[in-house]
Amino acid sequence: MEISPLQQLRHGYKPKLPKILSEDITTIAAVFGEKTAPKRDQDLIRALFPHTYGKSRVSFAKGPNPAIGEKRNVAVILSGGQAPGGHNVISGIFDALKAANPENLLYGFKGGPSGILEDSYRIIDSEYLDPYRNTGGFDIIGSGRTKLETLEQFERCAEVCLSHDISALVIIGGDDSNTNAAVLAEYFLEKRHPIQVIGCPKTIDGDLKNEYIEISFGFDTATKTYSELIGNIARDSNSAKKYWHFIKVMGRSASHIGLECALETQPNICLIGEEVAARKQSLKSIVNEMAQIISARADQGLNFGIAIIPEGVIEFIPEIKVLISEVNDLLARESEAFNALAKANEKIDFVKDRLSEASAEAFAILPTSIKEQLLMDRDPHGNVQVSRIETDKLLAEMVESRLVKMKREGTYKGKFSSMTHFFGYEGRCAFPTNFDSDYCYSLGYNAFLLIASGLTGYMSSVTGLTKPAVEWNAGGIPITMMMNMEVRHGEPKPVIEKALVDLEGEPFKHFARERETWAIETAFVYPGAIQYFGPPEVSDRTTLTLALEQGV
Ligand code: FBP
Repeated sequence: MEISPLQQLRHGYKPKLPKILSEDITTIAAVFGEKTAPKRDQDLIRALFPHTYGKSRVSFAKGPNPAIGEKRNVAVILSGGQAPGGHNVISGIFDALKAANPENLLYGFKGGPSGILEDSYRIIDSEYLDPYRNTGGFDIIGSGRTKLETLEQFERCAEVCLSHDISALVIIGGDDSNTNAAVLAEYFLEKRHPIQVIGCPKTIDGDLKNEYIEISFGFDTATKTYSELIGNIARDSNSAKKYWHFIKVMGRSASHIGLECALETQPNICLIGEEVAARKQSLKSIVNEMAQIISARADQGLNFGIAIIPEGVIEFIPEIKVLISEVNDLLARESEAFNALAKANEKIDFVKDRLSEASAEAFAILPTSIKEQLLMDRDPHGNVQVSRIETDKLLAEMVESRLVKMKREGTYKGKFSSMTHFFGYEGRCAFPTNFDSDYCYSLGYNAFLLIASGLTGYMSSVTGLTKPAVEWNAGGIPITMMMNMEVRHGEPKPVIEKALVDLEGEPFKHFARERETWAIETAFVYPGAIQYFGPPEVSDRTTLTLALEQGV
């Protein structure tokens, strides 16, 4: 395999650890803090997790750790969409595990959770791991979206782990995968299977966060990658002065990615799904507001601009939300009849005839391409795949029609020409920033220490992240304390609460204070490419979201 000069240099990068984790591993001991409880639904969660409920928070400090050197086989799984830094989580686990006992083995189950069910694995050794250090991607063992949810699957996981003498499993994933980690940990305790389960917070979407998990890994690198691209487009737009760029960014329901990119680049428009929901804004009103900004800029001779559109916005527009939920139910209920239809127009008619009057109306105004996208395959959780809906094109088309109308009415005098973009996959496997390289390595190293401390049902937690890495805190949080009950597929289920953009939080408030100026003036900021070398204030800085959240 040919290796780029940057990749060669990144091999040599030594990720920074919190001070306590850089001590001799035999002298790091767990310190048990206060007992925990979830914010809501305590009784229900206690009943569902009798063995893992209410455990203490854990941190690490210097002290004796007699069990650290015991021989252990540990396994790791990458779950869900790629996020920069996954290879470093594995490197961190590996280095800690070998430092504790060189005889320890690290198993990597291939292709995500299905790897464990199929007993498809490889043993990760130094020679295999080294080229992956500080690189993006999940190709070291692959990833997948299979859900572990049935008792047969849990039992199969135990059978496979026990057959390899694996006594701990690290699941690297988002909210659903970490919920699975908690369920599996509880199941293993209930059945007295001697297998610990530890989770690690992964997702570029940034929606797995709370008081104890300040950021999910990959968000930093992905948003910096998109911000570079948006900045480049903004500069092109400010040079040529002839296009409005409609840029959709990934992130599922939450608009964290869009918000962070907006804070970094200061576009003319950035929609925030959570605000659309709070204001109950219809599609028509969003289009009108966008057209007003375009018209106000045109009045100053500025017929160009940047609009950022988080992919999840579509789900928050009230009439589309209802429509999507009706379509989800319909496709689940009448899947056989629907799947038997071969042509797109037949599928559209099938759905149209079964919608409520209001949803049929909302469906009718959508272009055919968007109707087809709304009817595409659901994800394993039965949800529409928002990354596949071309909201950028939908809005560009609708805004253009609105401007044509305004021109006829004499309220718009500009020229409008639009370009659409979708930034998602461009950022998910980028070389991790120094922040993600350090954070992920620390999460992995820390995960092994949680295992060596005999813990299960915990998430690896590294906090204090706006400080230099050496000052970060390391520890573990019981996953049950992050849970609440939510209705999924019509049934109440314990799940880790998804963190949406907090409209009372400083990142959104900062954006809200500035956006009117950014809308009309050309206030673009061009962040440029991620820097891996150089002064720490450039190469090690984390996201503006985190900095604003922590008042730095
Ligand atoms: P995770 O939630 O698994 O971390 O995935 C993140 C994500 O990149 C979303 O932003 C996006 O909507 C989705 O994955 C796309 O999924 P896929 O990779 O299956 O196309």
